[in-house]
Amino acid sequence: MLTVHNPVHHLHAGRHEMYRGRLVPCHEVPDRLDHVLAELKRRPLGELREPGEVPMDVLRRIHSGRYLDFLSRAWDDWVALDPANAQVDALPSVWPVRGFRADVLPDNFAARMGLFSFDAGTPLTAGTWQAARAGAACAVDAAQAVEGRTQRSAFALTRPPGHHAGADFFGGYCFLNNAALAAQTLRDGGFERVAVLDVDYHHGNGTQSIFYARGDVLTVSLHGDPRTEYPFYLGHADERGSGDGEGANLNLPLPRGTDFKRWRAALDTAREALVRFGAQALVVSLGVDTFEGDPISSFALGSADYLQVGRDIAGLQLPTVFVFEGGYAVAEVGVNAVNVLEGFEKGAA
Ligand code: OKP
Ligand code: ZN
Repeated sequence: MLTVHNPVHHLHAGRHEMYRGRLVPCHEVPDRLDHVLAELKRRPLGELREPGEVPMDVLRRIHSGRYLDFLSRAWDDWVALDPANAQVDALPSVWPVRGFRADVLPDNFAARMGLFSFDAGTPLTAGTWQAARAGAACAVDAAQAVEGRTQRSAFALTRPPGHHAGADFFGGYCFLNNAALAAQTLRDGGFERVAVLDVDYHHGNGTQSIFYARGDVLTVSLHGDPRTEYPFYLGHADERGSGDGEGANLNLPLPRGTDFKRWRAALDTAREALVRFGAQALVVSLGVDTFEGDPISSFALGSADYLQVGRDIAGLQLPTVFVFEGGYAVAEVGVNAVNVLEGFEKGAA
């Protein structure tokens, strides 16, 4: 399996996220990716390379021009407010909820931050745009390798993650939706029906919303029940898609404490949906924050279970692009993620 890894991911290094009224150290740290890369070097699965540049036009297939303009200039705008801001992460603090207008772009920077985001846990830093753009390039390159049939499967190893980012908003540590960009690349390359399977602990609200009204991309997510788990306001079982996308979204919310037996039964349901949909290619949002030792999540998968997850996904026998998402037990994140990929390779052999 080809791995395309983000060589500038460390340029996005948030200091703090807002949690219970305090600024606490970020969980989404550069070390995470370094552990996965180190594990891939210990247990090589194939070629490792860096991405090329992703054209802005490709990003505009998924994200709005207005959002990309904001994101690409946000750090400079932040520092222009006050040179001292260069030492501080930018976090939003005001949002246009129901009844406010989102069509008028504010001049005020804080107001623009809020317009294009949904939480205060996602710091924007000096290198966020560069890191996120190179990450998107990883996803697009990985998808192109699979779409061009030079690879049966590929892994986009990048951070910040992507599945919470929508067409025009950041949040949940995510800025550009790497999985959505991979799925769109597979579509543009000629696969008529593409599926995104999101196995991260958290509901992939961004991916769901991007494809919600589309019938050509099936989105399926297994996740902690949003009644108690982040991102709270989306991810319920009754969200089935709209318009042309009616029936092309499936949410499988699971309670806190879910173990592998129960989780795997939900994965079976997800696999059946993919088969029924007639998916010709697959994108996996690969979060391993379902791990029993994850500091911000509450499922109970063990490291060895991830080998079986990979084998189960391989059973679909689809051209597959894995995109790295969450997983915050830093010491184990490499073993867990690579276990999925190794299980997939063995299952596909
Ligand atoms: C991103 B991904 C923890 C609060 C939760 C947001 C979690 C984003 C997870 N103190 N903050 O899906 O792994
Ligand atoms: Zn997650």
